[in-house]
Amino acid sequence: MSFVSILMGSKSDYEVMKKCGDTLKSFGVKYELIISSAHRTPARTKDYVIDAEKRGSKVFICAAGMAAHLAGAVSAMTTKPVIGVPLKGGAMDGMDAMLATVQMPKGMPVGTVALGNAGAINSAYLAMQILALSDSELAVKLSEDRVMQAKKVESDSKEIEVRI
Ligand code: RP5
Repeated sequence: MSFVSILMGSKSDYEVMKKCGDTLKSFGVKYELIISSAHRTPARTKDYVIDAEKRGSKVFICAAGMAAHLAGAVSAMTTKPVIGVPLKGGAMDGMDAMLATVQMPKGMPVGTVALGNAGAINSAYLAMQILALSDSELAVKLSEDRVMQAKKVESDSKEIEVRI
C-alpha cells in the first residue's frame, strides 16, 4: 500500500498541518500523520521513517518551526522524496525555519515549500504530483483541479471586474 507520511515537530504545528492531511484526503490519497521531533524524539523519528518506508510510504512531508531540523534529519534517513514545510512561530516568526529547511547541504535534498498554511497545502500538492508520476488516476484528478482553479479565477473576476 502506497501512502504519504506527514511528520510535524510539535502538537503546536497541527492546526496548520491538518490542512496538508485534509488536502490529501480530498484527493483520496492515503496518509499517516504523526508528531515526532528531530530534537526531542530523534530515535522515534528514525524508527518511524524506517518502518514507514518498509510499509509503503512514498513521500515524507516534514513540518517544523524555529530551528526546524526535522526535514533535514528525515532526508538523512531515506532516499524517498522529502518535502519541508517551514512554520511560523518563535522570535523570528518563521524566517529561521525557512532558512533551516531550505539550506540543505548538497546530496541531502529537501524540497522546501512556502511558510505556513500555503506551504502545508502545497506540500500535499507536491507530494501528489510525485505520486502521480506512476498513478494516472491521480494525474487526471490533479489536471481537473487545475481546470477548477482557472474557472474560479474567471468567476471571481466576473463578480467584480471593470472593463471598458
Ligand atoms: C519545533 O519547535 C516545532 O516544530 C514547533 O514548530 C516549534 C515549537 O514547538 P513547541 O515548543 O510549541 O512544542 O520543533
